[in-house]
Amino acid sequence: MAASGEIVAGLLAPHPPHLVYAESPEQNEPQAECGWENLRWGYERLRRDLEQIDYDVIVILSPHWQTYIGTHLLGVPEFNSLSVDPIFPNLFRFHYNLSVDTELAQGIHDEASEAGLVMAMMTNPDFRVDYGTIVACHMTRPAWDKPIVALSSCRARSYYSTEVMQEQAIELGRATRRAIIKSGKRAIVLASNSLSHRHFVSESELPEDMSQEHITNHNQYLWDMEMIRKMKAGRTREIVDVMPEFTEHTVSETDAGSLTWMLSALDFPTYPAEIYAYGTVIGTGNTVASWIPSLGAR
Ligand code: 2X7
Ligand code: FE2
Repeated sequence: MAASGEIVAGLLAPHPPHLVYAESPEQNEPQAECGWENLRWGYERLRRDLEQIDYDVIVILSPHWQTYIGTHLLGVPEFNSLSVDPIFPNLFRFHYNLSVDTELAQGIHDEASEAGLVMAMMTNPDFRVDYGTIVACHMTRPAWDKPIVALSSCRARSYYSTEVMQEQAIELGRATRRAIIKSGKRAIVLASNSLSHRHFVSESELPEDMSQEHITNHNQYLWDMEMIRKMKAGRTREIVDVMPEFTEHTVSETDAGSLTWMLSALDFPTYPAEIYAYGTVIGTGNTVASWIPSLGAR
């Protein structure tokens, strides 16, 4: 019998392009001196925890790859191109070169199709990978030495409601888990999203001027703290229960289903999340967090 695969970590990995800009890796054309240290140092602590676990593949769902007929998966083994943030081209023009685990992608596709979800493999070799996928992967594993599986965000909320989006994301999470177990691989599963998402409508002259950075308003902050409290208490089913209200009140990109999908793939952990950082980026609320089963008891 083939070895059983497993999910060795679930991460909440936010993707403001500002974080890559402030890191200034050689792949990004714009370079900065500093900025958003709280979140970047949180990612450093996350990477230290990940050094303690062995994994084969990064599986990620991004709100910035949006599809309207079902969920799509990258289905080409290599992608090389330039990813540009459409809102912040001044901060993010990133030359990427990534590999895809197409076998696991196909496995997730097949499991989810069998469960009744509409799925498609994306096989256009000239496709441009979205910045939500690239930023979260870069901040989690800057060496780019692991293959990824990338899922799109099916915009069920636009056609139906957040509740329908949630049901589909839960089903997709279950299918993802089954496919990983059958694959025999060790995977980390990333929800690439911010929390509260009401942002400023103009940018300061120097983007990394931290004297201008704060949460947009106190309501957004209160909601973020409530979500983080639930994460710290291991109350992940409650997170999903309040998701429609949270998404509505904070215009959150959790409408993508990414966070719900990741928690479902982990089968709704009841141990506390590790919170590495909370910080704002152009007024949005962001937290870097992990659920690592082997470290869950600490
Ligand atoms: O996509 C984003 C985001 N989620 C948060 C902040 C700023 C820019 O882009
Ligand atoms: Fe975003």
